[in-house]
Amino acid sequence: MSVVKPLKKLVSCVILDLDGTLINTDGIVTDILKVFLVNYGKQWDGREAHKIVGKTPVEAAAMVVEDYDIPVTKEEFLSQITPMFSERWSNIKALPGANRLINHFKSHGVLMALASNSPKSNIEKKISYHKGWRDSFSAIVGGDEVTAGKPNPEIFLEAAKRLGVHPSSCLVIEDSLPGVTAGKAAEMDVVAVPSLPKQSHLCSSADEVINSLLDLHPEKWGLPAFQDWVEGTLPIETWHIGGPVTRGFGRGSKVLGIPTANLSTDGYSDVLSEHPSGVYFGWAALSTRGIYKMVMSIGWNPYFNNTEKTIEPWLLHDFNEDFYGEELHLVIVGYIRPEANFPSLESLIAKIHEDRRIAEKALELPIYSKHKGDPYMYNL
Ligand code: ADP
Ligand code: RBF
Ligand code: MG
Repeated sequence: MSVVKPLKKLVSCVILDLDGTLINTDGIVTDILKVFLVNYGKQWDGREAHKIVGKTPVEAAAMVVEDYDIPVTKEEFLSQITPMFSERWSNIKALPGANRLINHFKSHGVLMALASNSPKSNIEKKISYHKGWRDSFSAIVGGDEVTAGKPNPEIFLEAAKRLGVHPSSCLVIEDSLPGVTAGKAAEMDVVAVPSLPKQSHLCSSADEVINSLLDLHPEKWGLPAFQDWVEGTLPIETWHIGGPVTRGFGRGSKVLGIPTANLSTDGYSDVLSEHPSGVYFGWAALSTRGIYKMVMSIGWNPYFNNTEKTIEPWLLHDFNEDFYGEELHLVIVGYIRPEANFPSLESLIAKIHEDRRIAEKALELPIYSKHKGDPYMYNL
């Protein structure tokens, strides 16, 4: 996924989109529309999400009213759902890597602006719940401050103007097609971080498409590199997942020679959607056996083009039997790389073995080995 076109310009400033890029608003949009449409006897169809991502509120409203044939005007619709959104703002989570990115650029004196299609007052309200964000942005441009929202370039050109720089000095980071289009129309370099899965069309317009903010490499754009990668791994805030080992796709051992102890994803849909797909590692505890090093993928396994997001943990130990039904607890401590597709099964297998070596070595480092003692490892 991470392909950079040649002949990049070097930039000095960063312009960020907010919804779906820095904060996780997509889940909220889905939740609210689901509830709202029921009032009109309609059922939310997940595919709509692709149509409204990155649109201005009025455009998104118009689209829903028309597609679902709701007997209200787009303005009425908007005034009915706006309070439902405002109620949720205090609770919108920062996307993985958002705080890290903001702190990094701020501490290196890289100017940042926010440029969003939502009204300025809504942007201010939403970011007020995230510590240190307001002061990190030298400019904030809302959709109500320009004559046309994204995909028109005006928002980005205005942001550059307020930063006091030429548009060509700006790197835009965006999750949606209207935003990417606007950034390119402003003649800026654009990194796309799609907030919805399988958005390959973004690839053709953006200068680079990355899977999550964890995969941004600012040095590719002439900006200061992150300093927190250690031996090919990125420490993350630890998180847990566990349950009885279930049957998976039945191909780990057979097709790859790499068994993965699958967990049921029921009850974990929030946890799963919160974490970007990719290859992670950490510690695994099995109720009757002990604690082991573990490397895993989360996602759709592009090589097999799965339709479901799953967790595939490979315990780095030779067992001489299966352990279906046993209780497995995982503590995830670090990130290695995004999921990828491969030209052959052999190259996928080789890459997973490389992941294994990276994880095995990294888990000896104190920053990772200390989590072997996490209470969650002993609580099963
Ligand atoms: P499935 O499709 O059911 O997940 P796999 O071929 O991936 O089948 O094999 C996974 C199963 O193999 C696990 O559920 C577990 O019972 C067993 N197993 C044996 N060794 C390991 C290991 N080192 N890591 C993970 N699972 C293992
Ligand atoms: N599948 C992919 O399609 N792409 C990957 O990049 C990928 N990386 C993996 C990394 C690790 C450490 C593990 C354990 C699995 C990975 N897989 C990947 C998933 C593999 O395809 C999966 O285990 C099988 O599909 C099992 O059903
Ligand atoms: Mg498996």
